[in-house]
Amino acid sequence: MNVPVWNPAIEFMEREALERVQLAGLRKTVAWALKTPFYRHRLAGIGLKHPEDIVDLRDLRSIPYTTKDDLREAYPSGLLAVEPERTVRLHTSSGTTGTPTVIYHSRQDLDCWTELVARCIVAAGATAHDVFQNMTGYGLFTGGLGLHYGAERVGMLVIPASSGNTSRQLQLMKNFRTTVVHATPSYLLHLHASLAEEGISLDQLGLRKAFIGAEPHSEQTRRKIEDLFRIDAYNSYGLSEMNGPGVAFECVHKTGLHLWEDAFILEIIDPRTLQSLPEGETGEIVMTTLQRQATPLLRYRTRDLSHLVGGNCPCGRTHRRLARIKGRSDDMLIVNGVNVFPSQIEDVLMKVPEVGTNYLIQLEKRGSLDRLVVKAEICAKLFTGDPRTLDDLCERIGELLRSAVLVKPTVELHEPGSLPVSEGKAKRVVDLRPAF
Ligand code: DLL
Repeated sequence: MNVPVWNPAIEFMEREALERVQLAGLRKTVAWALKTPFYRHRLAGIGLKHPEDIVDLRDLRSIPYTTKDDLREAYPSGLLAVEPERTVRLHTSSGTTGTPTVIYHSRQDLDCWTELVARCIVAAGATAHDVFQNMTGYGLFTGGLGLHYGAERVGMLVIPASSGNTSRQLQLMKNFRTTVVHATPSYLLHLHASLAEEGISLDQLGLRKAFIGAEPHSEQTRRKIEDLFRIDAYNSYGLSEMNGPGVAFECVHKTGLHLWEDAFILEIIDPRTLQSLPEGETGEIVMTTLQRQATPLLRYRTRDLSHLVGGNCPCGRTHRRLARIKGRSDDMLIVNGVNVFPSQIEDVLMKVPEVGTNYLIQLEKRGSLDRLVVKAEICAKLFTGDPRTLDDLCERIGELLRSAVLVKPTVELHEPGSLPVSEGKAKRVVDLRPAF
């Protein structure tokens, strides 16, 4: 079978050669890491002072894990490994509370990222003949710019539509005969539901493929998207800490997500014992960057849960495959593709003087989109006064939350003592979205 491929020399590389590439990349990464205040200190703790101390890939195991909290502590420049003038872009985490994380990129880093995304796009069967509409946010979120540069490199005609404005998205798709889209799965389902409203039929569109990612979704959701649009949909996994999209992607065979092992060392660990797990066992994905100069990361704990798929993919690529992401081992919520920590919501609520101590975060599905409902208890006397005061307060809290977590919530105000109080550890989050 004729397999579409961007970089055959790397994508079909024999395991042994790939491991040599990884070892060289790991040494470089340690050299870059040693230039950062954060890792100089961290690696001194295990006596690692020179990149040559790494003689074998197994030496990675002696390096401590890096966590999101480490990234927060190192903010804004404790993990910067190059001179500031060599950086050309940064992306920060979507949360805009007091504790963001930042990843810097040098020109070479952007080039490597673009190459990885180009590989993904081609592996999923898209070509320079395609018209590509990118429906994910451009900005600090990595989905927009990440896919954009990769698609341009492949030579596609790129429509940088960014997220939202469904009516315009459909008009663009119709007028320019878009053949490939990139979106969160929930947004694509929403887009389909809006077709009739806009008076557009599938036959007026030329869509043939979708790249879907940035949020957990089931095989059923993928099939639904495929059936509704009569297209092929490919799962795309990535995270800002590892550039963004372009980490792992399904090829045309859809047998799991090929993770580019010349760019990342992949480990799956038990999140409780922190021990490495064998193929097939579900655990937390841990990754080490091998190409990134400006912000090298060693053994980064992603908190995402998955397992390694055994056997070979019919496409012949040698890079191992991850199974669909099953969930997360921490409390991060993903609402329509946006990462939200419950603590961000609590921070906002607790700064509003009218709000009492009890609150509840509820996640629901409305149609295909997630809905974030924030219920807060407020002072009793506010319920006896002018009802407009309540409306104003609702509006104000909604606006504060929106600017903090980048998702517009529905705010409900409740009388003191009316929300459930749990014994022991408070249960602040109720997720009513259907499980996979
Ligand atoms: O979501 C990068 C991305 C953009 C990936 C576009 C794919 C497409 P962050 O905002 O840092 O980056 O969020 C990363 O989203 O740790 C996972 O929990 C979740 N996630 C990303 N892709 C998938 C996926 C981007 N395909 C966090 N399936 C990750 C399930 C996903 N979860």
